[in-house]
Amino acid sequence: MAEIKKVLIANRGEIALRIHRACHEMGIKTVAAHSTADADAMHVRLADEAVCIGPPSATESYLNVANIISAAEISRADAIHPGYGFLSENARFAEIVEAHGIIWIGPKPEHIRTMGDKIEAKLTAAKLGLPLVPGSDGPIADVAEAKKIASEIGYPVLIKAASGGGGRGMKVVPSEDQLETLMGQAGSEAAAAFGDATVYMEKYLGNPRHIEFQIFGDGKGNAIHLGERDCSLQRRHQKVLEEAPSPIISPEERDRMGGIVARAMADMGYRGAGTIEFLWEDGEFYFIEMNTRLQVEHPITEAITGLDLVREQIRIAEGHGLTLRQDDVIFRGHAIECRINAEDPRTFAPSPGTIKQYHAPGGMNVRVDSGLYAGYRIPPYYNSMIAKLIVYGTTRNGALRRLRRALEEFVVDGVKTTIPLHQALLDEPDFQTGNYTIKWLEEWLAREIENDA
Ligand code: MV4
Repeated sequence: MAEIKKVLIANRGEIALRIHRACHEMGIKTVAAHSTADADAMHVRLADEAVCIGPPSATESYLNVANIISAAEISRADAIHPGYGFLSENARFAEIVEAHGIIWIGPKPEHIRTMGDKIEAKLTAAKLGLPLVPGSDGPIADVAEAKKIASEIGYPVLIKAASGGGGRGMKVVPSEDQLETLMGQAGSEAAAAFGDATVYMEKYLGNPRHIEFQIFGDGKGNAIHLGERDCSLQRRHQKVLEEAPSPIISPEERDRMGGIVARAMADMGYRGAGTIEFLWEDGEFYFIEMNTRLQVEHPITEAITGLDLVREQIRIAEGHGLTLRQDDVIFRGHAIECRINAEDPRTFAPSPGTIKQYHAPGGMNVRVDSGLYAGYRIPPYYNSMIAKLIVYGTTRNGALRRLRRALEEFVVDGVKTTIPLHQALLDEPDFQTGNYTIKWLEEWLAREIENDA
């Protein structure tokens, strides 16, 4: 059992602040490892120490392994929290951290590596008893093999990159005559984007929902699930709004699927926080990927379970067991998160700049995770998410009413934001009833543009 006294936060923005807050509530000191562009960030101001790890470009700072390790050694941090994105799912980085005698607040490197390879991830998931989308059992070697598998599972099929993620390098193949061409394209796009041309095949699900289960493992054969999140509202593979629980999953279904997922994670000896992603169609779950990190949308799970997920991660990294057993996890109420980006709400063009006025909503069951303040200059070098608004209500309708009220209160002046987009979304009957799939948001946005013209 190792006691963590000082954590180096190898990230920026709202998640760096989120990690800092959990640390200080646990009596743990923080070191903000930041780029020159983030010297004025809120989490840097609040951290006990700050170390500059490089220039604005992420490759030279937040992805700079040598500088981050040096910062941890100089500041005598005994652990590193990677947040999400950047180095959070880099197995080699996790190994290097551990090789330096620094505690890695994250999963075992071998599990990060396995789940980073989408084919390995599927083979592992299958062995652990998770339901998969019908498809190739591994890489597809040539067009002949592809044709054989596709005729077995039936068209349309989807070609995916083994090293992919975020939808890059995916091709829908409607019929056999287009298989050769599209498979070739998928392979070259994958090679260009990931340096790996390996592709695999799945049955194409036409209109699913994206439902993901939050899990925690202690690394010693115990694991629990914290229910699901519905993340179907996405634009260009970027989540826009997430909710927990999913409007279409019953408590019985949650217990059943959650039980399968938790058992799988226990069996693999998983350590730390993880998310198992499924596509859901016509009452069936199909595993697609696993994320071996804390996710942006974790606060909605915190809201319905009352657990602090970052605290849980830190305790696991220290070698403590899980705070709760499955029977002690109680799901209560409904939570919704809006991702607020500094973007034009119609074109989604980034809108960096200086915040002139800032007022965050508050009141009962309203949470804002953001490093914004009046006078802050949003740097143009990183992603455009500037705040997360999380509301909780006893019922879904109650959460929707609270969300409307909180969005009305939110003032962010000086840059364009996606707040008006969320307000428009709240007026949509399909959203109000929870009647949406992964295609709904983009189709709605296309209709909105039509109506404007
Ligand atoms: C799919 C699919 C349909 N059928 N797999 C997109 C990113 C990657 N994580 C998996 N993705 C998809 N895989 C099969 N067999 C549709 C998508 C997909 C998607 C999934 C989740 C959320 C939004 C999406 C938007 C477009 C496509």
